[in-house]
Amino acid sequence: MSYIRTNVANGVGEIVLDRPKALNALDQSMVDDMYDVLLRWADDDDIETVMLTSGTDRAFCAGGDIRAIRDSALADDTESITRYFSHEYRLNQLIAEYPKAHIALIDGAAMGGGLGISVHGEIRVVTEKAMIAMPETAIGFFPDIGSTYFLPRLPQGVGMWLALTGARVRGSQALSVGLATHFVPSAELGGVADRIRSGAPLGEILVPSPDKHTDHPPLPVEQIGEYFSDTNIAAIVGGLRGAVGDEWAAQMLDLLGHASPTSLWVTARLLELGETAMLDECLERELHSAEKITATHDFAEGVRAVLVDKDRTPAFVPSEIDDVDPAEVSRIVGV
Ligand code: QUE
Repeated sequence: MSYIRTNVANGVGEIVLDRPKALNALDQSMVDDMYDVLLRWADDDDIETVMLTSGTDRAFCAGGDIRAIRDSALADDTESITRYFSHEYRLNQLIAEYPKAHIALIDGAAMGGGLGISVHGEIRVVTEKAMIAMPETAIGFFPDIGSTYFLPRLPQGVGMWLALTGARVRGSQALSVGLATHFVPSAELGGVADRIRSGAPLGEILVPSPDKHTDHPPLPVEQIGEYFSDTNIAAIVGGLRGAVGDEWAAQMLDLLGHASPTSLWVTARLLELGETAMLDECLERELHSAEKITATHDFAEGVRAVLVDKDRTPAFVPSEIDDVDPAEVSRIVGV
């Protein structure tokens, strides 16, 4: 029993994510199977293009198998945790360096690990049903999968905003900031996938269509830039708190109030460091941070509250942004 399916025809290798009950959350076997297939296809002269799709219309990929990681952490099974993250990040790096066209078709939720197997690739097609987010601060983790490399490279403040608040962006919004490269209406995506499978030239299938992607309002880039162009959490929160009467700022404070305060500090520091680092350095630092943070109270508690018991009331320690110990942040980040 495998959670990915593959097809090869007309020079196109397709990987179908097929774990619908977990919204295609990536477990160890999926990470390893995808890595093996992609490595094999990289040297296969019969394959010119790799296409990544979902076998369910419920989601593209909800993230990593974070419940299993929590179980390993509670059992002190650090080996399994290191194996999972090191193999996942190795897959992200392979996709970033892939010698052939790599196309992800995103027609539903893509969070965390789901972005790691798409955003590093050359082409990311989204629809109005795409829902993109990095929600890890809510579970006492941090945005990983090489996002500490690509988030700081998004327009002014957008990466920090996504990383800290876990805000969800839709297809056209993802396109506008560069997370996606193409927009196709959901109703037309099946036809586009079939044309890619037929081996037709990508340039003829994926043509920019600036007027088609007006499905959702533009992102409030001005406010994002105003409040999130900083790497210091205290400064960002101070700015939002000082914005009396700004409804958007109040909403952002509410989102930040659901996050682990320690995760917020760790996230801001990792994005700051990622700004001037290469992808491989970012992934290495993320691996260190993942090993450390999964052993903390906030991770076990955050996953419990959001994914296990689903009461959505995690008891994070400390509970206040101002009470996070900088030494603890340094210990997790490793710098
Ligand atoms: C943060 C996360 C994840 C998340 C929610 C967060 C994550 C993840 C899932 C998820 C959701 C539904 C499923 C599932 C997993 O949710 O990584 O198996 O059915 O995988 O706030 O990082």
